[in-house]
Amino acid sequence: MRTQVCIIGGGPSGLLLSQLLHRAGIDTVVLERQSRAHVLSRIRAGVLEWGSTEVLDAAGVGARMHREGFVHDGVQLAARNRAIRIDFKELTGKPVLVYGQTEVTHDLYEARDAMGGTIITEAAGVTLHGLPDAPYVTFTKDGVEQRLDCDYIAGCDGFHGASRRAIPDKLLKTFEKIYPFGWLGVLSETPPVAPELIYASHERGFALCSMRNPQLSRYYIQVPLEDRVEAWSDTAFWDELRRRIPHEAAETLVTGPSIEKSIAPLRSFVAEPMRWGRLFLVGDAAHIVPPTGAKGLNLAVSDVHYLSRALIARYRDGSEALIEGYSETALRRVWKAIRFSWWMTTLLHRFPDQTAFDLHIQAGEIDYLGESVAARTALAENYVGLPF
Ligand code: RFL
Ligand code: PHB
Repeated sequence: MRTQVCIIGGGPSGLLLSQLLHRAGIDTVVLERQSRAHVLSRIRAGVLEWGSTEVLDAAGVGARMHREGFVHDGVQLAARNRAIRIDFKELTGKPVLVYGQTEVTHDLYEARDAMGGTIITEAAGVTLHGLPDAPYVTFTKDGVEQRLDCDYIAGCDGFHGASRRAIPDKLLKTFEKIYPFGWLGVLSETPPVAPELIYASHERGFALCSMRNPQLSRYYIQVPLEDRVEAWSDTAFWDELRRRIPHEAAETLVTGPSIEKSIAPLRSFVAEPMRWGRLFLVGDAAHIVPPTGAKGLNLAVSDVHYLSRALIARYRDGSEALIEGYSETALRRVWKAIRFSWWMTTLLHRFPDQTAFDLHIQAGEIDYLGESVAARTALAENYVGLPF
């Protein structure tokens, strides 16, 4: 087989890149390790920056998102039973869109099918060869080994994928921060507790009230890294959530059976550079943020925006400048999101080794947000997304 761009990974990064390139007349093949049903069953992000919705529109996959997504003009930050509203619309002129990653992925698969895009699912043992200059990929499908020749490889295969590992250690710099806690998340078919997201800082730990639609809620609580999901009954989860959110919300919280429950550890991670010759790293393959800033999926979209633009320029007029600048351009935006996600995480969580001094700094910073338009604006402009 031969294609112009081989895309490893059929998550949101890989599918969106494939869609944007195909619309510009560039041929791609997507290789995904899992089945489509497995990819579509993952419950992940819930918040899209407005700029991300514009990229999805440009890819021709925005119709259902605009019909069924929910425009949110702000969020609530709660601490010591007091809520501070961060009014994105007033502070930045832009809202965000609540529309699940699962739905985005679903829309992308449908669009790829409609255009006759090639997606090979359950591709095992994907291996990159010939890098940095003459790439090709081998994999096994239905027990048969195949070879795919290509001009470029886009590594869209997430944190545990093969692409980043294909870059020699001596060329790759990595930066990592592991947080000493995780998030226990629950999805339930209950109405959301409030019309906007609530980010709650509490002495027992952080909690987040989010949603997917008027009958589907998503909640998270900070838990120790050692906790196992099986040890958390639904009742224990709801009781703990109620303790951490403002009293008024706790009293009106509607609970029900969880339809998904999982624990995700929190980490910050960046790999540099994001290009090695004809291999590009995109999305979670290159960087991970803790979910507190709602940035992971949005960074994947901005990487795809920069890379699609670079590849389109290369195939249209032979220009390599954007390809050569891809890593630097993408990383400049990545590091700002890494900083914001680290800051939100540090602001709102309880750390096991926190001193009385640290706690006062945290409380002072939250007070300051309540009192200062400048402080709220800084939070808001990062949350709604910095310009591409
Ligand atoms: P993905 O989604 O991990 O997709 C990578 C795909 O590659 C496949 N793959 C391989 N395929 C072939 N060969 C291999 N060797 C392969 N290895 C892996 C995988 O099966 C998979 O299908 O990466 P991508 O596309 O870069 O997308 C990134 C986003 O998924 C991620 O950043 C977000 O989900 C992060 N995230 C959030 N982001 C937001 O912007 N807003 C949020 O509100 C938000 N909340 C979250 C989140 C992530 C969470 N978890 C569980 C990690 C909440 C949670 C709980
Ligand atoms: C979610 O709805 O899953 C969600 C929302 C906001 C975050 C993280 C996750 O910061």
